[in-house]
Amino acid sequence: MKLAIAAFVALLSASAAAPAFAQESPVSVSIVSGSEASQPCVSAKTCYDPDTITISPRTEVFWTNNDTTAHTVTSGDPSGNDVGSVFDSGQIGPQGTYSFIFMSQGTFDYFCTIHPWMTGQVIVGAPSVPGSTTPEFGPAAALVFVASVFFTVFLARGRF
Ligand SMILES: [Cu+2]
Repeated sequence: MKLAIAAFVALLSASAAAPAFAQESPVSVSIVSGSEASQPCVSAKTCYDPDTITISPRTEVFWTNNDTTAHTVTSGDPSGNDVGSVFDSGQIGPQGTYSFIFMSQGTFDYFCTIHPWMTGQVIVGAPSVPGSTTPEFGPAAALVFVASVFFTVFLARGRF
């Protein structure tokens, strides 16, 4: 019984903390079929479609590989500046997906390390709700979390 209560309290604290991560609606980007060197998407710069997206902080972006070969979503640019320092999907196989939650404002260039002519850009603009850029939990959520851990430990030890 005490274990059940402890588990319930732990679940409660997890659900109180969870919404602080991705708060905006997710955005999808397609890695288009046949993103090879000779494909029209290279000259049109739409191998990642859309190749440029503008989002608010705390938005989760999903890339789906709709091609028949593996691709990557790697931050930086093909000339070698800061490659993978912000995010790096590694190889995404056909029909595979990769997601990243953008917390802070800024312009993030990315490309495919296998086919470096494939480039894209994520622009993280102003937050949709003023003051919501803080990436960590709010003070109330932190208090709830600490209290939950405290009670969970004591309940599990049978002190109450
Ligand atoms: Cu590729």
